[in-house]
Amino acid sequence: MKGDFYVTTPIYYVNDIPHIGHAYTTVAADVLARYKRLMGFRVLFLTGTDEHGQKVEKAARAQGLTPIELADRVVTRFQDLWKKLRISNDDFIRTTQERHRIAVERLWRTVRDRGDIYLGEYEDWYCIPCENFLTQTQLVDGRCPDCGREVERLREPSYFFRLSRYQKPLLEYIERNPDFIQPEGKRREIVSFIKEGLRDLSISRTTFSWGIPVPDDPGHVIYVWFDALTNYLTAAGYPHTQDGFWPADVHIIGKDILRFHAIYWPAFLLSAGIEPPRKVFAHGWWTVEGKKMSKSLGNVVDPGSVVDEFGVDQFRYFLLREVPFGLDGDFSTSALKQRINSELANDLGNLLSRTLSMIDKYHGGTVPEPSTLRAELEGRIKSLIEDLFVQYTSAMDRLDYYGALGRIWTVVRELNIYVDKSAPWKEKDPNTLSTVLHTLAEGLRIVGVYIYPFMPDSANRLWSQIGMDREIGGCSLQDEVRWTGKTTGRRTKKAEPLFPKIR
Ligand code: ME8
Repeated sequence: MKGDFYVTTPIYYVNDIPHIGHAYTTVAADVLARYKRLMGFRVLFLTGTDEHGQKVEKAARAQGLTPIELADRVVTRFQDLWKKLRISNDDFIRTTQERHRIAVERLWRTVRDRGDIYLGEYEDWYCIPCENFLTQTQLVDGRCPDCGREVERLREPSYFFRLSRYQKPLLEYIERNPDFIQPEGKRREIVSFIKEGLRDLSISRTTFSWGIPVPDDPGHVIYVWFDALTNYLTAAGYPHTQDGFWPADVHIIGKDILRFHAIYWPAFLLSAGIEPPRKVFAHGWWTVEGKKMSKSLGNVVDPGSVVDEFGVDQFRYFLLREVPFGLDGDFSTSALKQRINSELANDLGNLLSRTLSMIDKYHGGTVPEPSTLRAELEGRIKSLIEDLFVQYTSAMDRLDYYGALGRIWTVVRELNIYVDKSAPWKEKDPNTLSTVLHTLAEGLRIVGVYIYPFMPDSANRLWSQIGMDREIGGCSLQDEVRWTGKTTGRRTKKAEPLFPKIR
């Protein structure tokens, strides 16, 4: 074991069913979790649902349900989708669970005992869709600056967290941990936001009741973001044990909720004397066919139907290959088809089927043993593949999925060029022919390991077709990506298209 690795997604609100944005964050976290397991880490991969707060209460009322009834219904939609998307989470947290209430109460009491919570009165604006407190000057044309929707005026007694005390400690923390907020541009935004000054934060409400009551003052419910952020600690065992998983290695989130994660969350933790997470990575935002996704436009993408139509691995691949992680992207059916047909079906799928049919035709369906490698041909492929290890792992460790896939595909294209150059169908020398067939099988075996975190089912199918009898998930990446000739003597299977062409 290399150590522990703890990765999280946001916990999603249950006021609405999952869409492509939720799928994106969760697939990205899944790829990282699978990669880290292959690298020998003990991984805790957490996702879940955010079930309290005014927004969920309001949505439930509109549907004639109690909030917990709504949560119970919607949570299965998330869980079913995660199964369908091959999400390998180790835990699923719901903020209505008992273990979570205990953790939130403990964190509240700890922060309170530090002298960082006081009773006052909140009088200002509130955006229910964002569950966010806003000042008059933050509003844009009287609306929420983040989601553009109407805000409401609040005036009620409230507990406040002394966020103003943490301006300096936060800046120092960010300074000392330059990788804490990623990507870099987001770090700068947060730093300048903090430098403008932090006001104390309202952390309780009295005008609705769907939440965790404030300890020793049950007339208040705890602010949903104080409640929600604590989920990351709950799942690590807080307050009982932290079992080696805290601090979290990375919270993967969308850029919409960066302030909550990069300012409030570390401030609560610093107050409680708990180490903040090592990294918060804010990814970009998806539009759909060039437009903002919204219910009123009716263009919300249902990830389940995309999977049914195009395939699970095709969808996972597209999400992480279409845009560099951290930037905004646009989802369109034509772009998805284009990637599937050119990169998956043509580049990789065809390489596999050509290789299998040549092994079948020229060597009776058994991967031959190689003889001497020719420097310009097999030697070149072997060294490209050997160089991939450092390129791939350094990209993956930076959550540069786009870069990692780009590197793999460079090798895939080189393998295709190699097939054409070495032209096995013309080769007269049986030793050379064996060397070529072996090189292709060995190259594909190793490519299979690298693509596994992104496309686990297809990678396993690739392995099985070239005669490997293990599941990649149980292997060690470092062992399996070495050019060891493990494919020699394997019985290949009949070529079945890994990625059918889409018309
Ligand atoms: O904010 N593009 O939950 P939420 C990319 N409960 N990602 C998107 C997206 C889009 N168009 N739309 C949503 C909450 N997302 C809180 C979180 S965490 C302690 C509490 C993704 O259901 C993205 O990850 O509104 C974003 O951060 C998340 O969904 C918001 O999900």
